[in-house]
Amino acid sequence: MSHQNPLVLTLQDLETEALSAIRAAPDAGALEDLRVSYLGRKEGRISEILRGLGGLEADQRPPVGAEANRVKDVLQQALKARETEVASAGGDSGAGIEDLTLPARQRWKGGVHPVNRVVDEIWSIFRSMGFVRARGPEAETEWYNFVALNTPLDHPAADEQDTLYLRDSALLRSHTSPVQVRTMEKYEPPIRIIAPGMAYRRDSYDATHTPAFTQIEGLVVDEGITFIDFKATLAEFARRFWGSGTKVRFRPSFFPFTEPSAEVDVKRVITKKDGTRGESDWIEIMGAGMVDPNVLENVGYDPERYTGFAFGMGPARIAMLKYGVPDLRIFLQHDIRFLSQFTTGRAP
Ligand code: 2NL
Repeated sequence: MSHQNPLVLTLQDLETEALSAIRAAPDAGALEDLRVSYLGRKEGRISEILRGLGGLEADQRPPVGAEANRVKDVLQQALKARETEVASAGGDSGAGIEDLTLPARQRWKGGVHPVNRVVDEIWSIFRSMGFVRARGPEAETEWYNFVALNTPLDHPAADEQDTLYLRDSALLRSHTSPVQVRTMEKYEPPIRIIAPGMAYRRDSYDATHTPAFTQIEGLVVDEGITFIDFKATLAEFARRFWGSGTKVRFRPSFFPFTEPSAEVDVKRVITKKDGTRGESDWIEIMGAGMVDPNVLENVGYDPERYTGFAFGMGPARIAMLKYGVPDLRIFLQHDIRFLSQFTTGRAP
């Protein structure tokens, strides 16, 4: 061969041109276009040269054919390598189109619902005082929901007007107290439990009532538990939850399952509009009392030997007070503008 066939040079130019186009291809679609224009069976420029080999002088066919096949292999490999690259980069890199100065896209970060935040906070205060968590079914019997709790079935609370009956004597628990009854049946004292969960009542749906609501109840039973333990434990809870300057008041009340019974109020230290320190009004945070001896007897405990205290509160009501929310329904509407105030922020 005295001089090279010009087609060999054409092939080498095509190779250079194609390789740089392949390296710059931004995505799989662009790569497919390039494959078709160089290697496509009908109009690919390398394929055309291969097809024209028959028209060359016999001694020109081997060098041109060999070069065409070499370039074809190189381009096929380059296409494959770039395909893998764009696939792993999500298809939009390498083309010089990304702007690294753009801020990263914001990702939503979930938060704990304000009512559940209050539940977690209450639970963690009692846990630090040695309480454990107890659970139980939401569908209950009249015995666990009423009778064992010293509430006869002709008591207004057991009325169909107030309770969601499922069928016969099966009902949706109207408080979480049945959890405590079941726990006492199963275990001997000492008992120190917190029972958070849903409770259901045949109620209106307005700013301060919902037919389904969260409740958190607590129970302590042991030998020698007195009214002093009761007051001290709940006052300690109130000061841990609302702040150490909080005043606590026990107001006489009535519940069928406690005797004596009390409503617990707090008076909070607040910062007034003019920046000076002041006090809130008295606000009711829970109902409580010494466990009625009839309840202890109903679960098989000896009321001569054991005494205890119990309390119940509504975390949604406490969340309303804590976060200044005027209407219970706001907690249930899942409006992101409201709920996003309770997230810990957005991830960068
Ligand atoms: C309230 C009042 C209360 C209890 C719940 C209780 C449970 C057992 C025995 C005795 Cl097993 N008592 N629970 C006691 C007093 C009050 O809840 O206003 N809740 C929102």
